[in-house]
Amino acid sequence: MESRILPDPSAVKEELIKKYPPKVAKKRGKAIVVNDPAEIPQVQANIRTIPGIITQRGCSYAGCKGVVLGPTRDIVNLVHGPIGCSFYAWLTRRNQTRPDGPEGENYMTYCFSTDMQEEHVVFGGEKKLKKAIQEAYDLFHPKAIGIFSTCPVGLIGDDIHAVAKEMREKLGDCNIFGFSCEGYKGVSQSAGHHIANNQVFKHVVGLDDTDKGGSFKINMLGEYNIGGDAFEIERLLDKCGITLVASFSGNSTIGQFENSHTADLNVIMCHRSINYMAEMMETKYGIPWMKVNFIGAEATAKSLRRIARYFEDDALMARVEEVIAEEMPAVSSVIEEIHPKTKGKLAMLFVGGSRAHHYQELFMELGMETLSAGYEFGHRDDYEGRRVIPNIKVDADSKNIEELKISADPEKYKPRKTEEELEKLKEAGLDIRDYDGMMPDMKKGSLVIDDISHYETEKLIELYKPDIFCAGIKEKYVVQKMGVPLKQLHSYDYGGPYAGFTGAINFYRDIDRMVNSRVWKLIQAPWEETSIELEADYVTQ
Ligand code: CFM
Repeated sequence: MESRILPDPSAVKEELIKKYPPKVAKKRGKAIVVNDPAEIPQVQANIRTIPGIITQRGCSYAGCKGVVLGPTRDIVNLVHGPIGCSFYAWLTRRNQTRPDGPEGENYMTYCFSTDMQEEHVVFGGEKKLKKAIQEAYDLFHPKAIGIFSTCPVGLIGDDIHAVAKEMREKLGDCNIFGFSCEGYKGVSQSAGHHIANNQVFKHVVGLDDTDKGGSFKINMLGEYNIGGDAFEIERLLDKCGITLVASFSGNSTIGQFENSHTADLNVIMCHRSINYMAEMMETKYGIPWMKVNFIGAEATAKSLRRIARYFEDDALMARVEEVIAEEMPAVSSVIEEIHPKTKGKLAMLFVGGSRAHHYQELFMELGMETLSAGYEFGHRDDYEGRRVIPNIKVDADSKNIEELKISADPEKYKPRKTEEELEKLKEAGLDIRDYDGMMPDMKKGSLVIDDISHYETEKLIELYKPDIFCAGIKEKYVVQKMGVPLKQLHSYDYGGPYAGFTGAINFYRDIDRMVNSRVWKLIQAPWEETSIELEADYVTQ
């Protein structure tokens, strides 16, 4: 692989913001930083996108209904709003589920909406909402119904929480709860995550105290089973003898959430979307949390080992080593085959609030370098690590979202480990309750860009000419028309799973096919390749 001379990152930064008016350039400049893992510069994040800039962000409703609650199969997710909000959120994320048999409840394939019309916006939509809840109940008799507010609901003031309460009491055997996750509630989908965490914690977690047995009981937080990732992680946990009590929320049921406080450890995959739940569960029930990452074969092995070390059980540690030893040879042989073809290639990742970090692991295993990466809606802690949390300025947009006041449950609080035990584990290198963020893992001189705009994306590609760009459907075809393959790291295009050991192999093969295909050189039309242009004038009389 020939080594390329790459442009100076500070010059690239200047080039990216040069076209903006001075005020905008100043603001965007704070969101674009040249990384130094030894210093970790401050990055501007989780602030409102400047109007006029084409962002890739979604809305609060997307984060709440689509991301956190969407993957749970037996809650009827009823969208209170115009039909479009529901239709465009309908199964596009490729989150999979596995119902218990052909008759098992699964409402994920349905699209439930109150189908709000102009008359409801003018005269109120509560009656229509009650009717829709009744209809869903009569048809399906679900265990639970979640109501999701879209923008007009907040604007006209329909009280979905009062309706939820009234209908819950009326129906008696169906848990009904609302989410005030109107699209405008925050600066991105991140606000919706927080709202979802709050309401699930308030209305569901802790309702079922049954000890379902099993040893080494964990919850997996922030894993949404895109392309079957959770299936692969479940397979590994099972093989190791680790009991998964609940998953939030890939391949999950409401019953799992109700019972999740019986677990002894919360492991977090996506810190951004679910750290609130982990903290609330620790405060109320005494369950510690730990960040893991099952993206990347090495990262998977490390995560399994860390779970075993938390439980301080020799048999479990030995079993985990056996599983790793069984799984790794297949991974290594594919790496051996592909590494020479991918070594030295350059990647860029601009995704959501966690994958832009996690997937750098997989590229590293292929010998590829991540030149530039960023989140759409991560917060400073997702970049710089949780140590910056006390210094994060709370602005009006963040104040919009309720912070629940949680205290220890008088009966159910049971610290799984004493503070001394946790301290000892920390000293032994097990980082409990911590996340270092993306930047310490990125090279010096790499560009970290928050909420990258469409214009900046195109400029970045022009200047660096990466071998692969990872983002989503909004960017995909624009980038590919520039002759650079784009891997969707939201939906995985048509691929996956990419988690765990089997997932890593799938990813290596998919990336090899993409970066080594010759088709990208043929994207330009023949007449774009030469400077010859035909010119003509209109005939004038
Ligand atoms: Fe977490 Fe996600 Fe992500 Fe996310 Fe998302 Fe997603 Fe994502 Mo798309 S919860 S932050 S809001 S890992 S839908 S499964 S891929 S942007 S990086």
